[in-house]
Amino acid sequence: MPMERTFFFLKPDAVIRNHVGAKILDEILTLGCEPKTFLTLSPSRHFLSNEHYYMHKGKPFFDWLLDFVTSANLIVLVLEGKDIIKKVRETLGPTMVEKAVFEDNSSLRARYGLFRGVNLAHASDSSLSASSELLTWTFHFSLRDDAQTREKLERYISIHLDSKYVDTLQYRSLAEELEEHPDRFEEIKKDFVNLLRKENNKLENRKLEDFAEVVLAAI
Ligand code: 3AN
Repeated sequence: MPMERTFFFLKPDAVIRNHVGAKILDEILTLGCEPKTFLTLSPSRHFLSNEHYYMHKGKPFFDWLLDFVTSANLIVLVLEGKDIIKKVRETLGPTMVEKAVFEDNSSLRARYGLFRGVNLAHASDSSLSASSELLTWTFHFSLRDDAQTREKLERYISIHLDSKYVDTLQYRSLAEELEEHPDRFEEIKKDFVNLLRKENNKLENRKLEDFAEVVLAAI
């Protein structure tokens, strides 16, 4: 199996939930890959819509997906390793969180994904998509191999792994409550923000509220 590269990013849910993001990156590193690039980006809606997610245009979840992926920063990684595309996809588990819980309980999405498409991370799903994603993102954001990447990544992990963790089941039970009582949206959103606040004591309240509004709209 030759060396290959994959394109990966932590989505807003994993970036806001500090501990969760660090845990994911820590597990990804155990797959035996070399991180080549590590940086925080906030791509525009235009870029995501026309370049990264163009294949989902017209699908019912498209606008929501753009709202979600632009609701906070992304942490972008280029990873190199043997069979790394498949290994990362398998570690993440199925796209939809409920499916991940049902089919692969030990996957990251089953353990930490919130619900529906609020699923922690993106990873290229084939060598074809890896090449095309690496090309577009490299072009738009001038990505380049950085010899300090492993060090930066390990620093991020060690800082954020110490952050408080709120059991993912607590968020899921709020989602269930919302499913049963859509009229209680505002009250449930407040409880949701309170959970997020325990996991992230830096981000301004307005940002947490906007994020909660977007992810709860998936219910
Ligand atoms: P993956 O991220 O596993 O490669 P894609 O590329 O099919 O999945 O979908 C891109 C993103 O769109 C997913 N990560 C997820 O956040 C969202 N998504 C996909 N399918 C749905 C759906 N049926 N309903 C809501 N969101 C979805």
